[in-house]
Amino acid sequence: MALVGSMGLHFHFHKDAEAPRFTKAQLEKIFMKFDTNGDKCLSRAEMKKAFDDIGSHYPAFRVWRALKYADANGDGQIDMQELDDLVYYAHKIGYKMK
Ligand SMILES: [Ca+2]
Ligand SMILES: [Ca+2]
Repeated sequence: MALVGSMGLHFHFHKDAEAPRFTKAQLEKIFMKFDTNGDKCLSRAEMKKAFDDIGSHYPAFRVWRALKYADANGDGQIDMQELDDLVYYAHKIGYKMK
């Protein structure tokens, strides 16, 4: 599992067709890892880093879409109640492991 050291780096030695997708459990773990201030909420900045880490080419755009999808109370952050929807959204896109 190559989650460490992937910030800003893209490795191209994998074959897309064979790369396994992240599971929901893995995505949930990754998102929580990026709650860097530990307040059990994911801010835009934290989400952006998470999407960058899982291989999004447009993390800022993805955060905007993810908030539209999962931010039920509209405060611009994803809390623990909203995390399931965020994970569902990210899983639907089908990011592959690097
Ligand atoms: Ca946070
Ligand atoms: Ca929210």
